[in-house]
Amino acid sequence: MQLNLKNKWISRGALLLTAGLFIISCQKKFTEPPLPGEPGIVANTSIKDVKARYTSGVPVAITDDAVIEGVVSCDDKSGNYYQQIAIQDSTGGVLLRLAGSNHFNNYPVGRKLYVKLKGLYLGQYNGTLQFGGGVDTPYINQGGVTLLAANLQDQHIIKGALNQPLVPKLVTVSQLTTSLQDKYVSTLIKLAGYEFSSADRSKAYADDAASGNRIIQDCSNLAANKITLRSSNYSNFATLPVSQGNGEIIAVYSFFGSTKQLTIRDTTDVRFNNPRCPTASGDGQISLSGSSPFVINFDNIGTAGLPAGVYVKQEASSGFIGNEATVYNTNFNTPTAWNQTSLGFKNFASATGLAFNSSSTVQNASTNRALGARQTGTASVGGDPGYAFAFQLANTSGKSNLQLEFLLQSLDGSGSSAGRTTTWKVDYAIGDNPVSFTTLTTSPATLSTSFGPGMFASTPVTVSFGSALNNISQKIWIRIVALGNTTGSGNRPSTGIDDVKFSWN
Ligand SMILES: [Ca+2]
Repeated sequence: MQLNLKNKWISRGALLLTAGLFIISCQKKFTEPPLPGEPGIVANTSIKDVKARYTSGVPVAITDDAVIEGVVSCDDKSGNYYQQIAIQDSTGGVLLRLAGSNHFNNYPVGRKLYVKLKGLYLGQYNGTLQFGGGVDTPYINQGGVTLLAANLQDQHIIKGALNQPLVPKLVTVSQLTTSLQDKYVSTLIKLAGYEFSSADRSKAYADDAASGNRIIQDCSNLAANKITLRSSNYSNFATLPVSQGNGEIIAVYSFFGSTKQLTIRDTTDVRFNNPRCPTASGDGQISLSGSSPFVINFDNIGTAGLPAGVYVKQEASSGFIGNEATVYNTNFNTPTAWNQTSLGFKNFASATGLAFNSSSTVQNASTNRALGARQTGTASVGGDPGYAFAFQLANTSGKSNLQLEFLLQSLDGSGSSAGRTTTWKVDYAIGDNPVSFTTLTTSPATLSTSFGPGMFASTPVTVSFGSALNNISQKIWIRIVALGNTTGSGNRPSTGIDDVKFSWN
């Protein structure tokens, strides 16, 4: 009897469901049938149209049966969003402010959602429109809305199919406006050819105790083509170093007052895998804010260019940091063989693991790279003397007993007779435009690279700064520099440096 009763209810339910579907089918005569797994609900307005209801001031109460649909473009999985998600349709995007956390479990990126807006409020946060559960009274005149309470979320937000396509719109920064109704706000956009600014290259995505505002820019018009990437210090990528190369970024666009800003879902949205813009002779600073040691292996020089804080100089002297040096082929993208005789700083294979007679094919295929230099005799274009590998440290605040180690590599062992020898010194100076460099004692005491048979070498060098650079709050320049002319006659050597290591207490 129990069973029969249950069956009876089930069949009655099935009948109602069938009837309901029939009615919906009739109503949906001119619209697409629901996708598999879709709830029987349809949007009756677009995000663009409903956003237009708010123009300024106090939030707008939604009192009609408006329903929007949208795909989640950003959730809270990485922690970069907190108590909000972004949804978008083909007309625009909007934020939903939601109490609670871990919303990605119910509303992951790519899920279609239907939002019954009746009873919600549409307001803004410094220009970015958002739906909330109520009016945020202290900020009512600024358009403040409160979080939608957890127990009301299921009533308003109906979950649809997962894994819906999201195609970020390729835009330029000038297409992104700070207009309240901007169609790109709270949608996924894509910028191409962007990279982190020189000043931000040595930073992590967020600051220690605050959100990070990092500038990304392209290679051309820096005044116009740059924008802030804002990342929460609560995101799971907050402490990761920013990406070093150039390329595409996918992000949700928003603005805060007059500041245009981007939010990434996580660092897979940052695809800066190409060589940086051609400021080839160096930019940025080395930050010793992490734990000792700080190591530079140059292995990504072909894609990321010079690491932040590494500079190449020519016409350097004991009283002058040097001018920007010529970089062979204008950048470090292409590996160059050790016996290439042209002037310039180069992307060489490291000596480590190779032999003096390793072919150029083997050299070019080696993943272990070194920063190289080849002088010529023409001083007026940056030849011998005055070549320098320079490192700019932001400061040594709170640090003591700085020590530098590196491999000095003598790379061109070709030829049948001896060539010239370059003698290198390590020196340092403090401040922006120092006029006096202090030379240090090195181990070994004499550092040289030479051309010719039997001269192929990779020499570990150690340099201690003693207490000279303890707790310096200014920028510090450290150079590996050829202050004097080469000696001997014939070809000049190809010189490389690798595995540069700064350590401290
Ligand atoms: Ca290396």
